[in-house]
This record gives sequence, C-alpha cells and structure tokens, in this order.
Amino acid sequence: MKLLLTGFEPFGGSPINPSALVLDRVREDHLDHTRIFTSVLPVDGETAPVQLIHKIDTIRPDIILCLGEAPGRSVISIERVAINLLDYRIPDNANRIFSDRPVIEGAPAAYFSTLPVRVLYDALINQNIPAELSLTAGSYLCNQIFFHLMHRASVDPGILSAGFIHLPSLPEQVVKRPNMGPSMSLDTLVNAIHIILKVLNDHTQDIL
Ligand code: PCA
Repeated sequence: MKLLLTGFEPFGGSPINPSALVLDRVREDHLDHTRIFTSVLPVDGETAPVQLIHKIDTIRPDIILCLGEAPGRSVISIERVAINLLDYRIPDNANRIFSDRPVIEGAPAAYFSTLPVRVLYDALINQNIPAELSLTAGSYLCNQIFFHLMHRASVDPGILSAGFIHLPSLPEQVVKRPNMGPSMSLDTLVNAIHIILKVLNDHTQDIL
C-alpha cells in the first residue's frame, strides 16, 4: 500500500509549522505493508488544492492523511468532518482572503473523514497522548484541503481511507505569542503520528 502524508508550510507570521516538521521525522518509518510519501503544501488557497490533487494523481495512494497546525488547540484533533465553506479569518500566504463561498461549487455541504477516527483516538489515549475527536477543521486552508481530499476520495475507489488531523503549536512558537496558549512538544507529536501511521497500516490491511 501507499500512504500519502501531507503537512503545511508556516503561516500567520510564524517561521515554522509543526505539521511540516513532523513529516521529516516520520518519513523513514517502517510499516509492514505500507510505503510513506510526504508533501508539504503551500498555505495558498489557489495552489494547495492543485498540488494535493497532482500528488494523488501521480502517487495513487491507498491512504491519505493530511496534517495541519491548529494554533490555540491543546490536544491532537482528529477531524471528523470537512465542510464546503471558505471563510478565511486571516489572509493566506499569497495575501488572498476568501469569504462566504464554497470550497467547490455544487459539491455536497460536507464530507465525513473515512479514517478510522475512533480507533485512532483510542490508540492515542491508550498511549497517554492527549487527543480529541473534533467537529470542525475551521474554514481556512486546512478545511479547504480536507474538503478537496474528501471530494476526490468520494469518487476514487483507489482511496481506501482519507482524512485530516490538526496538531497543536510547538512550545517554541507559543512563547513568542502575546497570550502564549497551549502547545505540545515535537517529540510527542512525532510519537503520535508514528502511532497513527501504524494503526492506519494495520487497519487498512484488515479491511482489504
Ligand atoms: N493550519 C491552518 C492552515 C495551515 C495550517 O497548518 C488551518 O488550520 O487552516
């Protein structure tokens, strides 16, 4: 099997994005039945979906997991649902703001993740990693990419399992913010993604 794992470039004035840093640390993971491919997506509402779809077309992954940073969240958020809404609170890295418009005109209002979200949640909690099942990925780039992903997965029988997970900011990011807020260490995030990749490998093997 092939697993495509994506992260995002930094955005919103931060020089780093934990979702991109994690990719470097898990790329070499050895999974029994699965080869890992990684890609860092731009925080650009025009080019990010094009890059994602291009990667899917060239790699033809069986499993797709997209990661992003959720500043202000304290735990790993396993997203359940992508909504067909763009409503940026801050500009993207190309200085664009999209408000009150669909991600894809004429597409359904929402799609559910097809990752085994409860199994992933249980696996993290069992390893003492704080996690939640989240009902919103927001209305910015992460939700946008998640929606494009699930729209594609809805018509692509080659994609067995796909979804999105938000990561908290890193301690070195929040110490520079006025109110600081919650964070999680890179080692814990990497550990969480190791666990998630193993569960996805085993679970997808079981459903084949
Ligand atoms: N987080 C943003 C976009 C890129 C990222 O890592 C979001 O939650 O939409």
